[in-house]
Amino acid sequence: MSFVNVNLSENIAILEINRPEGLNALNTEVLSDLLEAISALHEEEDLRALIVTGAGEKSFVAGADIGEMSGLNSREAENFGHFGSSVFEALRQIPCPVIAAVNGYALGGGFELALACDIRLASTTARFAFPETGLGITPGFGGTQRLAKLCGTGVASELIFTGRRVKAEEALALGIVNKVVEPDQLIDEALEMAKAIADKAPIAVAKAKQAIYASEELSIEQGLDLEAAFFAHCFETQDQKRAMKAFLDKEEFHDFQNL
Ligand code: DAK
Repeated sequence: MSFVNVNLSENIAILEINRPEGLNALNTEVLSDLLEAISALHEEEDLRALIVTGAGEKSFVAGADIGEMSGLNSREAENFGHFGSSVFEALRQIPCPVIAAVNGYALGGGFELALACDIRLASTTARFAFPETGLGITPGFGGTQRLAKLCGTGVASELIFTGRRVKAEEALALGIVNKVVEPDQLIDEALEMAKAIADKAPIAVAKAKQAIYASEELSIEQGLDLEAAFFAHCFETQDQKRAMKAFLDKEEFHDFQNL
């Protein structure tokens, strides 16, 4: 039995962390299954959107597994950390947009998993927090970096130093999530967004994603050069030619081929 379910249909995949009895906490087995699932998704040539969620009604992911972490010595902790980081990095490298559908607790490593996605939708039951400092550790799967980039150092500092739990509506106000919906609407909303993305030119979407993240590292001049190069690249694609021709012919166009 795998701790990760993947359902792929019409270029959209739903990846579900499936350990509900432990509130989907990330132990080595869950992380291994997650890496295997993400590696398989990397091989899907025409994957256009990925939704990440947690099994059960209570929790997205309640963090790294405290039971497993508690017995580690410092060398084992380093290995666990490197392994977990490689899994999150593999997710970050997925070329298509990744949507987190946060269906309950997103704590510690679970909050970081949501932050490693491009877009976050939350159910009204979502709760975000970094309990790490209360456990004598720092966030280790990118939380200090990604929350500070997303919301600024003031918000990141408060939430990481205090471990305060944030409800979905506050997460929306802070810019942590894009939208809050009722729990029974969460997957439908995520699918609707995924379908809207999948309906666009995949090469253009993937290049736009790459350019958006490059903005975190490049000067504005370098970023504009990169954007111009990606823009030029689109003019080598069949999708650009066919979509613009359809516009000029006054035809609806939804037939992007990823070519
Ligand atoms: N680890 C292990 N088990 C967990 C867990 C977790 N994080 N969260 C929940 N569970 C388990 C509970 O132990 C319980 O198991 P049983 O007792 O039934 O066997 C089951 O899930 C149900 O949980 P509760 O009975 O506690 O349910 P409640 O509704 O009463 O409470 C709760 C729900 C989410 C408020 C509570 O379970 C809770 O506070 N959980 C711990 C949340 C937490 O502190 N998470 C952050 C972990 S620290 C690093 C990389 C990553 C990290 C650090 C470093 N490096 C690269 C260096 C990440 C660290 C973390 O995520």
